[in-house]
Amino acid sequence: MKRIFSGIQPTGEIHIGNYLGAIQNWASLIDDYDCIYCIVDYHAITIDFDPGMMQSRIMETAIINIACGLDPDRCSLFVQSHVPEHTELTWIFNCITPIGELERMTQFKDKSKQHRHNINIGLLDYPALQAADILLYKAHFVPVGEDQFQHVELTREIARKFNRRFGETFPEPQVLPPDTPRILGLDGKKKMSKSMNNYVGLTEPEDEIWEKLRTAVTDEARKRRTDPGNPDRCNIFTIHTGFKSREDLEAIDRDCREAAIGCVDHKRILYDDMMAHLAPIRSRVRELRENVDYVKEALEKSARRCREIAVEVMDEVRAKTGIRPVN
Ligand code: AQP
Repeated sequence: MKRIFSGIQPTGEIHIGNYLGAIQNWASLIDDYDCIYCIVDYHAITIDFDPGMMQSRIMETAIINIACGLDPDRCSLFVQSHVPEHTELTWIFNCITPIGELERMTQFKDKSKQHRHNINIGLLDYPALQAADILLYKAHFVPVGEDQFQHVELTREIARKFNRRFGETFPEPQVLPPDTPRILGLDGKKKMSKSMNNYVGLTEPEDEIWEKLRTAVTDEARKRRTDPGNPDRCNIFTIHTGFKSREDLEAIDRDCREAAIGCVDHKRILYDDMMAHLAPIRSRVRELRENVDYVKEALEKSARRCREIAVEVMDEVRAKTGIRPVN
């Protein structure tokens, strides 16, 4: 079986952008690939964080991912820091990655603006750690949202550099893109993000979800209820495509363009479709929150399995780079 690797940061509430852009896709792959999914806590500390919240966020991230379909019996789901080889391989990659390559990453530029007071080396080095995450398992495919494509391209570049310098070791992993495009936040402008207050969380109370949707930005050119709308410019419509097929949305598309429905009418339909889709996930989350030992054991079991792979690959890397004598 070909291997897949992807990760998610325990930086806050998992939102519908994470779900539509990544987790839903991950769940659909678990029977066809050897899937390794990782809660990347070392990535999460590259921005401001509260140490007292870290463990509960890791646990909540695990619970939501399992509830979304990452069945621990059919895929690996573990915590990055439980396999120390991730940071060890990062150091080796640091020594073959030009600083300029990291400085031109869009995410680094965006996050540097967002966290002006804390532009640390880890934030710059984020893609090298991500490359180590993926290559430590010699993964063939990386299912990620569009915002991460540039980092996977850099991972391929790092793999090529390593292979050229030290001999063929790593495959060049390819992106497995999701069906849904990048989901914008409720402001309709920036990417929906955990660390910006512009998201709809998967497990938020129903009334709060409705309130967020009710006040979300739509097609800004549509000033009055009687103006025709343009779904191509409407973030609510894009989010809706994550929960219903384009064919099923044809009537809404037409009614919106003809001003037969208003934005709030459309938001109500989206709310109903979204809540129906999320209901089984939300119910499973409630069950898993009552069964934390099961989740912890699943994380530990996966970490043991992943560590076995990681130790072997690191051994090969140490030998090829001359860090340990070749047997
Ligand atoms: N808005 C989005 N639309 C589509 N996909 C998204 N992803 C994140 N936001 C969107 C995908 O979710 C996966 C996990 O993301 P992450 O937690 O590792 O980091 P991120 O991309 O930085 O997500 P956030 O929510 O924006 O977190 P913060 O605010 O902490 O930085 C990735 O595959 C990503 O593509």
